[in-house]
Amino acid sequence: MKIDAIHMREVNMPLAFPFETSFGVTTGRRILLIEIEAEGLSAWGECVAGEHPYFSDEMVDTAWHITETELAPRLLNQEISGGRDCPALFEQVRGHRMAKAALENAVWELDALRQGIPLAKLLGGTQATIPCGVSIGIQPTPEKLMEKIETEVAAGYQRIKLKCKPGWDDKIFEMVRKRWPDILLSCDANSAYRLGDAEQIAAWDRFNLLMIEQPLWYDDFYFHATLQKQIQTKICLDECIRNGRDARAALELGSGKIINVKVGRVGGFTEAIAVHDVAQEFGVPVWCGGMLETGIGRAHNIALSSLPNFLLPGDVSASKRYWAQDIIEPEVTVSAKGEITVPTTPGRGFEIQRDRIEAITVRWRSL
Ligand code: OSB
Ligand code: MG
Repeated sequence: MKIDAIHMREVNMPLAFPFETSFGVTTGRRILLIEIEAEGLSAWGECVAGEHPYFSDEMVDTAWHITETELAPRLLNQEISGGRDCPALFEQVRGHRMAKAALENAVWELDALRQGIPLAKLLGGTQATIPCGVSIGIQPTPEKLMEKIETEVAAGYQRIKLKCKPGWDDKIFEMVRKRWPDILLSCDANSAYRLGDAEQIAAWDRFNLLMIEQPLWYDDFYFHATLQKQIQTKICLDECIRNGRDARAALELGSGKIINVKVGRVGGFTEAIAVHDVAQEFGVPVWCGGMLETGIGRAHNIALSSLPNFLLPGDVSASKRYWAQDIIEPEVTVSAKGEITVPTTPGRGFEIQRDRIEAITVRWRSL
């Protein structure tokens, strides 16, 4: 296929609820969306770079710049066979994986459309439904957190993940476990701890957490191995895994026992599949992380989550937990059993709501 046009847009969407992590509060999203055209078809990609370079070194403005000046020109007018050709096209540009992923994922989506098959199938998906969990941000009060958990457990979500940081940890876990001794519970520190906290973290073993996500430095998986040796609870790696090679090195080192796969963090579906495959080889389960995506990124996460080694509930949840109005139709819904059905129609399996996107677009550029 030849890529005939690439359209960039930034949309601004207020979040239905503020989301607080150890690095700050998000109340609304600025999101770079990509639309590509080829063979008379149109497909979309979502860039998961945040408003600030706090989760990773990328942010929406760097992604915009790199896409416009470096990445889109390398893809435009190229004759390619599919998304797997993108990493080589972008290879000269170091880093900027979230920007690369938005373009590559749009190519995968277009390829699925032109073959008339679901994106999930093109990626190698085998599961018809995916188990869903939720990520619950740091709340203004412990009472508010308890209310949130109550709501999500009642909605059927299969795993509750609590964002944590020093001061919002032991006491909170204690409270939650007292009320819900048996739910599948995990925590995500987003790098808020250091090796000096190992003793404190080891004491969390008593809470029977499914995992502790990225407790130490965002760019480290060496010292995570040191920590993993001192605790029973499994470490799950998020921020530090940039590609399949990192995954292999981390698993050889024993840095963690679970991996969170985020397609944006690793640069696109090709590398996300590579991480999935490495983990599978090590007998390590993966799950699909979330980055407060709109329906476009969410649909892509659903397709990815259908691969066979996605064995734990992911952070892929219903549109209404994030948005008053999503930009796809129908919006993503979760069953009372806490599952999302993987679409079986060609491409992403959800329609783009163009009028809605037009209404919230604040800048655009066509190449
Ligand atoms: O670490 O998983 C993370 C959101 C923004 C940045 C980092 C993370 C998150 C989440 C949100 O946990 C998960 C979701 O989209 O529901
Ligand atoms: Mg995380």
